[in-house]
Parts: sequence; structure tokens; C-alpha cells
Amino acid sequence: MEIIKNYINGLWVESVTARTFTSTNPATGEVVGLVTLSGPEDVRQAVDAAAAAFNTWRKVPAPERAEIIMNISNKLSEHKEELAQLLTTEMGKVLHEARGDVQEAIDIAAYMAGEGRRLFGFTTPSELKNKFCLTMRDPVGVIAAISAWNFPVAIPAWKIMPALIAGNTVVFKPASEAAAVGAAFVKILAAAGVPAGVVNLVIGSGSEVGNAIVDNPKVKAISFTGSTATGTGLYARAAALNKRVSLEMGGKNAIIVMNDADLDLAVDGIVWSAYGTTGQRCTACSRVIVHKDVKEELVKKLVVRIKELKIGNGLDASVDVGPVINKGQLEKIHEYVQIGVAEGAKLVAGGQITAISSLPGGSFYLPTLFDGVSRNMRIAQEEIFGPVLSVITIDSLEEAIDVNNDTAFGLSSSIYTANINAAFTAMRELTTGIVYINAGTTGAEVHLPFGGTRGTGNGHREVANAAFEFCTEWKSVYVDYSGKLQRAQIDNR
Ligand code: UN1
Repeated sequence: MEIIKNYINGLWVESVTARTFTSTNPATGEVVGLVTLSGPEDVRQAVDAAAAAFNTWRKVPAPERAEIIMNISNKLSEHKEELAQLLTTEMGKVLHEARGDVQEAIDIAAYMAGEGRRLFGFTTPSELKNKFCLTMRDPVGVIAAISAWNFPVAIPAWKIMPALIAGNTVVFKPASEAAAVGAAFVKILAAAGVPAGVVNLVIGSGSEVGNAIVDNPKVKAISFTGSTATGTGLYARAAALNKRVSLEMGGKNAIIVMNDADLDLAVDGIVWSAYGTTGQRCTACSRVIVHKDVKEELVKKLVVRIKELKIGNGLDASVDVGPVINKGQLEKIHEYVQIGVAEGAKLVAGGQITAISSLPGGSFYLPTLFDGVSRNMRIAQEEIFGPVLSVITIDSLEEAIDVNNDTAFGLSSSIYTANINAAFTAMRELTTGIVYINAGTTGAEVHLPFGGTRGTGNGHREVANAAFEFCTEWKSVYVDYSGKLQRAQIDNR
């Protein structure tokens, strides 16, 4: 079996450690690939390559960089189906969602190619005569992109495309659970004409590679998507070195259903947001906050729909819910379900690891619904990252908003209502980075900023041109064409 390798300075190379690990298909337990397992020396080489390439890449005119990025978008389109198949095979999401994952990368590459002819700064008046002021964006240098397994094409693209158009170079560490997809993605970047050293791939597992990336003095900024524990540890480590960090770490996203809502529409949105991607999205809905007048009816409708969901291999077009990423996560989900039961919540659907006879090696969990959940229970507060949904009953819009906002996370939220005043009130009062009206909590588009408040992140936003606040430095330029000394704050006062 050919080893899946690192990509450093334009060459596919095995780790100097000569270690490997296997990546497995969560639906079948079969081996997807034998993967090189990097150590600190591989990181050093990748960072050196990126630092050397930065000196030339930052000087390439942005519209020229954009041509390469547009090529990436086009090549991703050409290879969309094979990439999606590999994605489903390696991390389990159903095929139409895998295609969506690739599509999101196609879209952000096209968006950022457009930025090659914008990357706007601004001009502004001076306090003084015969003086001109402008701002421009400079790249920050070598950026590390550390990404999650749940969107193994889209999330790397969210990080890498803005970095590249702005003139940065990149060291990319994919999640080890999606290493084969990460390598396939980088292969497309290389084929699209990304020069040697501009994007480097280092595959690792655990904190060894991550720490070596953060500690390397040539790495100027780190964009991280993943777990809260890893992200906060990385943030503290990088802070001591005064490095810029962008974090995206999760959610406890809620859908509010008011008593005037179209319940069938709400059920569609809830089922898609809670059980799509097997609940393994940062944006997944894990709480339904429902008005007491419609609670019974909503739960009844949800249970019917949950029972209809087909679980299995995401390559099978009839499957709605794929596997959970691995056995460890399967256990964690089940522990949370037991915690919910012990806390007194009422299990009304699912709640079990399930075996599929044709897929004996798979990691499958039944889509799960808890009724009678109170807002402070652990299952209503902590991110489970699986197909587990909690129903919390409320009396009023005010209470719904209060419950929605009262968690340690703040990524996405939604309200179903026919009342325009309630919709606008929710839009203003829900304190998450993303709010949906009459739609579920998932499905963010790449031309709007993506990210969350509170423990979801650290104030940065990804994609759209908000991404440039992370991957560029503002430079303020003053041009004095008076031919004499002009003292700001003194000569004009
Ligand atoms: C994630 O789970 O981190 O909004 C990304 C969505 C997708 C992206 C999710 N467009 O659900």
C-alpha cells in the first residue's frame, strides 16, 4: 500500500521519523490508507520551506495569485466527485453532504480569487494640508492551518484561500482522521499551480506536531478549528509567544420554535440540523427550545421523522445518517446519553450504539431525542458532537432567548416563527455569531463571516473578507507632499 505522505517544498515526502499510522473508514472499519506520522523535524522543514517561499509569493501581484486560486476552484470542481467519495470513505458523512463540503471549498476559492482584484484598503483625509493618508493590507507571513476532520475539504480551504490571496504562505496540518482527504486536497492545489513551498502539508496526530508548529518562531499566526480542549491549550501556548490565533471550537446551537411556527417546516430544519452529518458539525443543532403550547405536537412529529432516518454507509444513496467518526467518539456520545438519563431527562428516541450486520466494523449511533430537558443539565450545556438532541420547554420569547444565550458557546442559533416582530427581536437579541430565521442552524455560506461568540472562538471570523482581519496586517501610510516639516496635533491646533 502506497504511503500517504507529507508535502514539503513541492515534494511528497515521508516523515523523517519513518513512523506511520492507519486511517480507517468509520462505516466499515476498513483501512483507507497508511499515513506518514510526522514529528517536530518535519514541521521545521515545512516551516522553513514556507518562510523561504514567503519572500517571493508576497511579491507576486495579487491578481496573479488570484489566477492560481481560480485554478484551484476549477480543479476542485473537476475532481469534486472523486474527492467527495474519498471524503465519505474516510470520515463517513453521506455522499451528498461530502459533495457539499467540496462545493464550499470551490466557492471560497472563487470568492478569494475575486479578492485578488480588491483586497481593499482605504484613503482618508489628513489633519494637515498637502498630506495624504491611505491604508493597505500586508500579509503576516507563515500561517499555520490546523483543521478538523468534520469538514476536511471546506475548513482547510476556508483557512488557506484567504491566506494565499493575501500573500501569506501556509503549513497545513489536517486532522489525522482525515489525512487522506487532506493529502488529496493538497494534490489539487499543487496541480493548480501553487508554487513549491507556498502550501506545505504535515500530517500528525496528538499535540506533538501542533506544539512544534506553535513554538516555531517563523510561524506568525495559527488558524485552528477543533475541540475546545485543544484550542484553548494552543491559545495559551501561542499567547506566551505573542502569536496571533484564530479559534473555532464548537457550539451548543439551538432552534427556537414558537407557538405560531410552521411546525412541519421546523421539523424539517431540526432533523437536518441535528442529525445531518450525524450531528458532527460545529453548527449542528443540539437543543430545541420550544413553546409549551406546541411542545407535545413537535416532539411527536420529531419522533416519527427520527424513526424514518436510515443509518448506514454514506456511500449508499438511501442513507440519511452516516457513522460517528470513531469508537472513542461513539463511547463519548453514549456516556452523555447516560448522563442525560441520570439527570432525569426523558429519552424518547435512540439512545443506543447500534450494529449494522452488513457493516460489522462500523461506528453507528441511533439518532437520539431527549424530552423534558432543563436548561442547566449537562446535556443542554456541553457539546456532545453526535446525533443527540435535547428538547427544552419555554413559556415566552424572552425565556427562549435567555435559554439560547445561556451556554458557554455562541456559534449558531435559529428561530421558527410567523411573527415578524418576534423574528426581528430574535435577530437582535440572540447573541451567537450566526442567526437563522425560519431555517435550521447549519448551512453557512462562504461570503458571510463565520464564527461565534463566547467559548466558540476568540473574536475572529473566518471566510468572507472578515478573514483578512486574521491573515493580514493593516499598514497606515502618510504621504507628506508639503515639502516642509508639518507636526500633526501641533501645527494644526
Ligand atoms: C463546521 O462544522 O465547523 O454552516 C463547519 C455549516 C457549514 C460549515 C460547518 N457550512 O454547517
